[in-house]
Amino acid sequence: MSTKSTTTATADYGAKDIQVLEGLDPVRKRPGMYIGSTGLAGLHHLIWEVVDNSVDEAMAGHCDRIGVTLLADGSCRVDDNGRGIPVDPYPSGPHKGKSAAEVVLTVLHAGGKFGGEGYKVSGGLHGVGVSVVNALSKRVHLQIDRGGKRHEMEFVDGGKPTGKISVVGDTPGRGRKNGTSVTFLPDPTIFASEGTEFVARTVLERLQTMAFLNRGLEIAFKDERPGREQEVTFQYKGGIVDFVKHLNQSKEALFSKVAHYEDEDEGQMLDIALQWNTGYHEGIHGYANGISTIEGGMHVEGFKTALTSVVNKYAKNRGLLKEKDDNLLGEDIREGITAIISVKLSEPQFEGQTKAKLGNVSMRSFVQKVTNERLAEWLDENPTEANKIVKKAQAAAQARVAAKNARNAVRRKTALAGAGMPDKLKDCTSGNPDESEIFIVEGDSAGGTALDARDPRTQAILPIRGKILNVERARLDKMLKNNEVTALVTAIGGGVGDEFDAAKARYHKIIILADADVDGSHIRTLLLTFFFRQMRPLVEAGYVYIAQPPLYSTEIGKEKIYLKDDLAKNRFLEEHPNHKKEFQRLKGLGEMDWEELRSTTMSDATRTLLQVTVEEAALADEVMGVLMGDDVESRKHFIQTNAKDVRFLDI
Ligand code: 0RA
Repeated sequence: MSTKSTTTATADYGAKDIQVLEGLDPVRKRPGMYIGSTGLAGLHHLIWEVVDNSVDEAMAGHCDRIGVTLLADGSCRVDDNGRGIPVDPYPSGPHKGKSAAEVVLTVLHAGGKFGGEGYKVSGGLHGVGVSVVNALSKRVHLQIDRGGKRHEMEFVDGGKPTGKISVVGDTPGRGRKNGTSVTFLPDPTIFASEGTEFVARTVLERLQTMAFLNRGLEIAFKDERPGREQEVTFQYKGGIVDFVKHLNQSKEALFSKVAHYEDEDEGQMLDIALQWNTGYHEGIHGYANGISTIEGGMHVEGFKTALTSVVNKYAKNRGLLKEKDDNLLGEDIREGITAIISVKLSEPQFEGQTKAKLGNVSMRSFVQKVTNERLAEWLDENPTEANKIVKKAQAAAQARVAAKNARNAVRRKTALAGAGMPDKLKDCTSGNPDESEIFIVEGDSAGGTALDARDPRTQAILPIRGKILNVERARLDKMLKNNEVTALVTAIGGGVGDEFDAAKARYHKIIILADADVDGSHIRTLLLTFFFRQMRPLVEAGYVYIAQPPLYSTEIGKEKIYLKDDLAKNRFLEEHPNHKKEFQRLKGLGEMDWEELRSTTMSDATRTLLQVTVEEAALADEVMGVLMGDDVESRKHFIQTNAKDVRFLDI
């Protein structure tokens, strides 16, 4: 810390200095207050906290390279080529005699960052600083290259210095490079629940995002843990423009240009990039001080408001939209958008359920104002692209109206014909959704067997034929023209799309019953994708299941035995070491008679069902996107990289 801040500390000695006297104890008493949790998320938060300090140094223009290394002994090192934390001792005040570096590592800096000028922006969810990392570590090694000298200091057991900071020699190499390196070993007694093992994937993802958000900054990751060695370096000359291109890589861009603008005003900064793809989904990603704001917030609101207004104004001015026409809706304009809204501000307020929503109201007007000006300019300068955006929004608006009409038609049909159920549905007699189940069965012949096997009081059967349509590429209105889809929607009974209401579902178990082969796997993925996109509350409520028909059969004497999967087969072999009979691999549901299907797969008393989680449905959706989307390269890449993964093998 500079001499300047030393004077300040003396001048307003007060409440914040009382914390100094308490040291780091509060952090060890209530770690969750400082790092969110003591699980894996909290463990990784230690890394983010240290990296954020180096990123701040980079943002102030003093550093262009950050290294993050996972060492063999379980510790993590973060180093940078910044100015180095100041090492000179405080001449007076509460920290008299201590080096600035020692203070940085042992004093709780509630809220803000420790620096003086150039440290206006504080990163980190809690913005608590590196002293918290020290408090929660078994050991911290600090190395500072500054003023031509290399300095070192060590802390143990939650931040206790083992001595004063000392000069260990000259900085190596010529050119007197400066920099800071912090190596910490997380305290296993703090992270007892989920352990102290860092997850490379988690670290890589975060570092890549940081590299995208800080244009030009080189972030080098190295895993030195035995058996997991790898090195990855991220550096993006285009910053968030590269981020947008990266996100649109597996999609078909509507045009190749990426709109980009930056601005700064009274300590607030924004950096925004956007592009559209030919898909139908809205991908607006907000960040505040490098933190992902998945719940959105003021920056995203300001952007959306301005985007809607700018595109409508452009369309009206150019006569693409007539005076008498209705305005394009925000959701129509945002269809297929990929945008990064990265803002920086000195006192971010994180709100919402998961503290991932930016609450600072001033950010809304700032982003809105700048977007109104700069995006309007961009559209004027890029009429070809602007026209495509308007055309796409108009198509989206038409599709929205068509989808609504189609939805209403389906609903009317349901209301008019009383039950109005599709012919193919063999409904159950119970009217109580709690005890009612619907089996969605692939193929008519398997449907017949299932019909014989069911309990007609509580089990309904809906056979669907072969492939329904590709839900990834079809809009809702087109989907609702497909008989298999309307039958599904009508049978389930809660509507479809945005208006889907799980409380109106006629069954509380929607069970997908498909073969264990390639076609079965495909139809399962299609159905999960459909549920995920068009009936998500159904998945969230835990109403969607996958039936588990057995994979193997064998015989003991005259008795036929069914085994669910390889695990069950191996267990069986352990229990029956003398079993000599062959195992049949059951290819299709059609190979079982109704009694077999009932006992192995359908009867509540003997079956096992797999409940589908939102994560699994999302995964199916992602798989579908890659497999069915337009980008052949991504599809090839996906199949190659996941070829070993059994989950994807049969798709
Ligand atoms: C306070 C003042 C100065 C630098 C830093 C802190 C600093 C902190 C960290 C943490 C990780 N890397 C860092 N690099 C620098 C600037 C002092 C000066 O004027 O030289």
